[in-house]
Amino acid sequence: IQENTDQEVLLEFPEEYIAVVRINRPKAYNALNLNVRSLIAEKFNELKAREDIRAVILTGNEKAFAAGADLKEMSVLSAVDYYKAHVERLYNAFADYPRPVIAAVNGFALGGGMELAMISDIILAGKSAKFGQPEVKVGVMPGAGGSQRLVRAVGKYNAMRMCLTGMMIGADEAKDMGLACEVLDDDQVMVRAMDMARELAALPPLGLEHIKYAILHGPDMSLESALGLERKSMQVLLSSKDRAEATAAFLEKRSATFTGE
Ligand code: CO8
Repeated sequence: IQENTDQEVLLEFPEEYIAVVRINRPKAYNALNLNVRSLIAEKFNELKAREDIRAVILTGNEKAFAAGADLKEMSVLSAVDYYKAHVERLYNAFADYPRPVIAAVNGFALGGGMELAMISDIILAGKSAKFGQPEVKVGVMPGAGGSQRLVRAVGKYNAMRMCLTGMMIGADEAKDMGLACEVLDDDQVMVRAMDMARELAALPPLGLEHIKYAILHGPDMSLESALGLERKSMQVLLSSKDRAEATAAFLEKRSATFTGE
């Protein structure tokens, strides 16, 4: 197992309201060892306690968002070691984060890396980004939502094609199938992610949280229940101070300032 350090995932605050979680193992193409997964969970748990953060960008470096599970580490971990690590708890710490997360993807987003991108809410991809679920090629299958989030995002046939063959697809194909939202020049991915994070940060935080929750959880309910969830969320928002501020700002022809209340 490679030496682990607390610098393998960085938490940065480039501007008011915005956080960047950066996977930082450049020598291993940001492969996800247990340390990196634990640090990602730790950073998102830290962010959950930060009311002032309204949008998060998850990113890697120019060559890799993350090239999947650390195969060197996996080769020395037993199935029981892996079970005891409870990787699902680490992913859940990120999946439960209530505010918007933008995945800014350059380079490889493979296996667990693609799964991390799919836990995010919006995927921005550089032209040279490559997505794939190659687990089948190392004798396993996606284990952190790869088969399930993918089929919900892109439908049966595209999910089957990717998970069964383990093939990699480029950014344009990822966009065509509805995985990536936007394809940008590689050096513009973080620029666009920051612009989008600023747009999100200027919106009512409670509204963002309720929309994210309804879009994530509604599709697994009956339509009637999901419509009820949506309606109740809307009713909660009606009584928020930010709703009153937004309406007043519109009527007074000024820009609104939101507090998250
Ligand atoms: N794990 C560990 N190290 C990695 C990984 C990885 N996933 N990916 C890249 N690296 C390391 C390489 O070992 C190499 O290190 P070194 O220089 O010390 O040898 C360095 O990063 C650069 O890699 P390459 O020389 O291979 O660079 P290329 O540009 O030729 O290729 C690729 C880049 C295409 C990303 C290639 O490295 C690759 O295919 N990586 C593996 C991708 C993969 O299969 N990921 C795992 C997916 S499976 C998963 O995520 C969950 C299930 C895991 C269960 C495993 C049970 C055995």
